[in-house]
Amino acid sequence: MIDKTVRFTTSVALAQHPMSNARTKSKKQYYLALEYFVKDKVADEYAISRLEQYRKKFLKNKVIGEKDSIIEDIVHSIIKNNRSQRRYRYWLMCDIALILMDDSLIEQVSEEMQKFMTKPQRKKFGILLQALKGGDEVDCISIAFAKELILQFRKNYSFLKKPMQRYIVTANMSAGKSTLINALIGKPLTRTSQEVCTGNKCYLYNKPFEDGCIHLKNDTYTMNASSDDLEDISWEYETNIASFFRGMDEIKYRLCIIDTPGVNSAINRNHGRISRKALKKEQYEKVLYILNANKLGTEEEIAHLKWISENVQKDKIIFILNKLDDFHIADDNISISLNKVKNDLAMLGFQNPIICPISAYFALLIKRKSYGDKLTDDELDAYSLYMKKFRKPVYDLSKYYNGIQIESGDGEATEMSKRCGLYGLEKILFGGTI
Ligand SMILES: Nc1nc2c(ncn2[C@@H]2O[C@H](COP(=O)(O)OP(=O)(O)OP(=O)(O)O)[C@@H](O)[C@H]2O)c(=O)[nH]1
Ligand SMILES: [Mg+2]
Repeated sequence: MIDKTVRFTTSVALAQHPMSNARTKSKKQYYLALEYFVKDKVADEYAISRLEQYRKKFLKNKVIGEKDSIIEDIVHSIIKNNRSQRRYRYWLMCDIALILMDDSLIEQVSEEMQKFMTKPQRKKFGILLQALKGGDEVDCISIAFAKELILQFRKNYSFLKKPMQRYIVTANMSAGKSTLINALIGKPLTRTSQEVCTGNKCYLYNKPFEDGCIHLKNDTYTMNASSDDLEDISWEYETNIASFFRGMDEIKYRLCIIDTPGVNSAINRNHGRISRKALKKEQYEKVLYILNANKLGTEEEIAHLKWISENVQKDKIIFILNKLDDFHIADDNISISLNKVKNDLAMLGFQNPIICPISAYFALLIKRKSYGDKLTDDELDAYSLYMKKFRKPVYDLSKYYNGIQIESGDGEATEMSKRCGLYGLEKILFGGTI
C-alpha cells in the first residue's frame, strides 16, 4: 500500500497531450483503455479524479459505456497496433504510470500490455520502460514522440524521492500563521482575516511542478479547486491541500505545512484544544512559532510560550517575528525588539533560539506580483509603500539572516524578498539544511 499523499501530490498537465489532435473516436478508445488498466489496479479517489481529468480532456464530459468484451478488443487493438496508431501504447503506458505512481503496479501493467505485443514491439517498448525508470544512458531518440509525458513522469518520480519535511505552524489568533503559509506557497490558499479565521487543522502539500490544479480534500475531494472552493471549506473537517509552491529558489523537499487555529480564542475554546493536540500528536521536523511583533509580551503570548516550552522539544522550534512592516522607526526599533524577544525567550528556557523576522503580508504580495497575479489597487498601493519602506537600511531584514546579502544582479522580487525576510526564511525551511 503506498502512502496516501503520493497520488494526492502529483502534477499532471494535459494541455499539450499528444492525443489532443487525434480523431474523436481514437480519443474515446484511448480513454477506455486508460480506464481499463487504471481501474483494475486502484480505485482510490485520487486515481478516479485523475481519470476524470483525462475523460474531460478527451471526451469533453461525454459519458460513455461499452460492453466489457468490446473494451477488451479496443485495448488489444491499441496495444498491438502497428500502423498509424502505433504510438498510442507508449503514451498510454506513460499516462497509466502518471496516474498510478507506484513501481510495482506500473510493472504489472507493463507486463500485461507486453503479452499482446510481438517480439520487436516488446523490444522497443522496453526502451520506454527504461526511460520511465530514468536510465540516463537510454537512447530515447526512437521514442522522442513520448518525451513530454516521460518527462512529466520523471519529475513526479524524483519529487517523490525527496525527503518529506513537515512544519507545523502555531501562534495566538491573527499573528499571521495563514498569511505566512500563503507567502511561503506564493498563493492565497488558506483563508486569512482580522477575525478568528482558521478553525481546524489544514495540511498543505507541495507538488513537483505547476499544472494549474489545486487539490482540495475537505468533506469531499476535488482536484481543481477554485478560490470559492477554498473560501468555502468547512472547519468541521480537517483540510488537505496540494499545490505547486512558488519558492524563491529551488525547494529541496517534499513539504507538508500544517496550519492550525489560534490557541487563545475564548469563544472557540476547541481551537486551542485542536492546536495543542496537533503539537503533541503530529509528526513534524519543526514548529514555526509566530510572534506578532505588535503584541509582544502579552499574557496570552507568555501562556502559549510556556505551554510550548513544556510540551515541545526546544530544538524543534523556529520563532518567526511577524508584521514588522507595521513598525515605525521613531517608535519601534527592530534590533531592540529582537533582543528583547531573545531575552524573554531565555527566561522561558529557550536558549539561543532561532528568530526569523519577516513581513508575511509583504512577502505574499512580492510573490504574487512576481508570478504575474493581478493585484487589486489597494494591494498595489501597499506593495509600493512597503517597497519604499524595506529599502531603508533600518527595515532591511536580510541582515538578521546568515549568508543572505543583497546582490547587484538581484531582480526586484529577489531583492525585496531578501529585505522582508522571506528569502532567508525559505533558505532555512526549503534549502536542504534542516
Ligand atoms: N501588516 C501586516 N499584516 C499582516 C501580516 N501578516 C498577517 N497580517 C494580517 O493579520 C490578519 C490575520 O492574519 P492571518 O494570517 O489570518 O492570521 P492567523 O494567525 O492565521 O489567524 P487565525 O487563523 O485566526 O488564528 C490579517 O488581516 C492579515 O492580513 C504582516 O506581515 N503585516
Ligand atoms: Mg489562520
